[in-house]
Amino acid sequence: MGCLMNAVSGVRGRFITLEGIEGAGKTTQLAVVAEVLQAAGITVVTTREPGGTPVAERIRALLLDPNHRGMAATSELLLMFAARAEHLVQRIIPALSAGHWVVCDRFTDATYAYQGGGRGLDQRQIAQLEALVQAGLHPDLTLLLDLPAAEGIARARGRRGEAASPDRFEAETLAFFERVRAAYLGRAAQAPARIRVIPAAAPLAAVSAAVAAAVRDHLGHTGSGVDAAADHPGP
Ligand code: T5A
Repeated sequence: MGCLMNAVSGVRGRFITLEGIEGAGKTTQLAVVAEVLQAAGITVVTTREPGGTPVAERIRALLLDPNHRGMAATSELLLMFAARAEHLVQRIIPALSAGHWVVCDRFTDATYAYQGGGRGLDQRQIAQLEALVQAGLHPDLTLLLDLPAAEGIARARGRRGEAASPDRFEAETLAFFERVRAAYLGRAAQAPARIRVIPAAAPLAAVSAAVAAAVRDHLGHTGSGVDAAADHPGP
């Protein structure tokens, strides 16, 4: 634990996360975020949760496997944080410590939304695990891509193809995803400075423009635009 605290205190890069329900466009918009940062001369590491390291990707496979539909909600929560602990130690913290910016497809807001909002687990228990695993490290900016649950599910289904079977989360009910969306919006209301809500039902070009504007705005606020790229040098 002491080691993780020390590692976190050496962090110099910035940490940006993308959040939203299934099919909101996170994976698509991750590329837009990376492009804006790279154009400002910043070295970017893109990654995802659950996953991002060999061990965490194996945990992801367990979590998404539709054969594990009966998994206990608490097991699911602990697996999410086990994958996150591995991801932080092996990948995120080393990258941030090297001065790179990390852009991650989902992080702990997803745990509050899915395991808290969706599964109904106690938010205080999630907060305890968050404190244990993250040792005070939190995203600097979170882009919440928001759209009605039914629309997100339809998009995810379209991308997957009607014939392919859904993963363990995609197989959840519309009511589940509506709770997830509400939990995300609740978190955004509590942390408006960090979480920027981007309306994601709009056409792709409009969503991409809003995402790019939010990232440029963040660069402006942190003084990390083109001129400040030297503060965040690559290797
Ligand atoms: N999970 C994760 C938890 O329960 N707790 C946690 O703590 C964490 C970290 C895996 C699952 O894990 C759960 C949540 C998830 O169920 P995932 O791999 O991120 O997480 O899974 P998905 O959210 O299912 O990823 P998707 O790929 O479905 O969604 P995306 O990335 O939001 O959407 P994307 O970019 O792939 O786009 C989907 C489709 O929509 C189109 C795209 O072209 C694509 O076909 N699209 C648009 N179409 C029209 N207009 C737009 N504006 C569009 N934007 C994208």
